[in-house]
Amino acid sequence: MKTSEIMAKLQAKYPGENEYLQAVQEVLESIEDVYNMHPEFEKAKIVERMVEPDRIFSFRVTWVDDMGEVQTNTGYRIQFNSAIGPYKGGLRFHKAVTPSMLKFLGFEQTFKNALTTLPMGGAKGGSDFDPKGKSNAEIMRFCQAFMAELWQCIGPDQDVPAGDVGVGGREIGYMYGMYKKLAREYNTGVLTGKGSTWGGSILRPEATGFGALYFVDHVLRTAGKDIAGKTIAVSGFGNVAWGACIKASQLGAKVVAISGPDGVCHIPAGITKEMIDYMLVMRASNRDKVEDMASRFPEQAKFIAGKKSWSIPVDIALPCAFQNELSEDDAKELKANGCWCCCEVSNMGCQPGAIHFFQHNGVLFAPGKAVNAGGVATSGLEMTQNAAHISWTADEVDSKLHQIMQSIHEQCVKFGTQPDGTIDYVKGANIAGFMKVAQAMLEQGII
Ligand code: 2IT
Repeated sequence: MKTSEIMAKLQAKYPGENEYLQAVQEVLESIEDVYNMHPEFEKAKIVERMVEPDRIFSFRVTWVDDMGEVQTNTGYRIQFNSAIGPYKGGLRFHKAVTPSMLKFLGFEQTFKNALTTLPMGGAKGGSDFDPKGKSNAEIMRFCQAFMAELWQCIGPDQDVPAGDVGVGGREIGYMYGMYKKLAREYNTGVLTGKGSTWGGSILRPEATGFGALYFVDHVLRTAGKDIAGKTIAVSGFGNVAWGACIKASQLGAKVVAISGPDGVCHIPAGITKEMIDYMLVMRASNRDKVEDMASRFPEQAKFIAGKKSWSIPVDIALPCAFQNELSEDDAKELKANGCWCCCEVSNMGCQPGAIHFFQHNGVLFAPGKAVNAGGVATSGLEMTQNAAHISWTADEVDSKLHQIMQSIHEQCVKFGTQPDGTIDYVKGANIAGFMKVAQAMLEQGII
């Protein structure tokens, strides 16, 4: 069956699962040519099998809030593909979480993990729990109730969750505590993103942002440019944006915008170390307001309500928050203001119209599954350290992360270089990931 027919069938079968269908569509468009060149893939129905998760767990999570009221949420774990290793991927706690969102993320994770060069399959999970405004005690009770169901689905050689939007070191700590109590297993390798004194890898919190900037650096060098002195707009102020701000500043670039659901903070002179540290305080407060940065640093940062980071003139745009956060109109505004590079750090951060506009208007573009893979790659390094009962130094982890991002860039160049010499990073990443997973599935037979 042609990839376009497979897509039409999925649209009919899963109407309304928009994020999932969008993610699949992008990959199928990219791989169409190579798929047609491999009849053995078609015969084994590789694509039909690859777009369906291996299994989906869905469960009720009931907990008691600080007022003594009973609250109920829905929890999920989607084990998407295990062709190249145990299931691996984050947990997202956000009020908008649906099976469609987690299916898109699990699908993306499968290809991303294949790009890392480490043996990890793809998974994703989470809940429609909204951390906004919750107390620390409420977060703990929710994490414990969530793990009371999840623990039966996971294991160090089976499925290894980590953080994503709404899940950081604190949440991983509460979940790991509950896992130990229920499973009576003390292998720290069951979760990644742990605290550094109990099995967590040094640099895992920074890794997504650091890896992204290493990738951006490669994109720019390959295009004959230098990151030093360039202006950057980042969106969000969570873990990913935080790591990106640190590394961008270290590489001599200037981050002039961060944002939140309430608006954007314009920082004309560039973000400082004190401001980057304050992002952690803002995240821990669960207020979800970027205005707090301007209130704390009124001289340096100006808050503009209701605006996105894409309204600020910059050289480079780095979406670091949520899927589809950058629209075609945003892409046009960025370009009109002089932007010439956009690298997705969030998963599927750009809408299809935005990607199309960038690619046809000379704006360098790279997709999230390549750019942000340093996060899960460092989770893979955490698993290795846990399995070997050792811990590497920051320099050791950083140099491995660097090598992995370089290899991902090389894979994009190998599979994405076009006849005119330009590099299509979307095609490159999708084809490289697809070939690896498809080959492994083929070799493992019809299962
Ligand atoms: O989207 C992602 O790659 C993550 N949230 C990190 C997953 C992981 O297992 O570290």
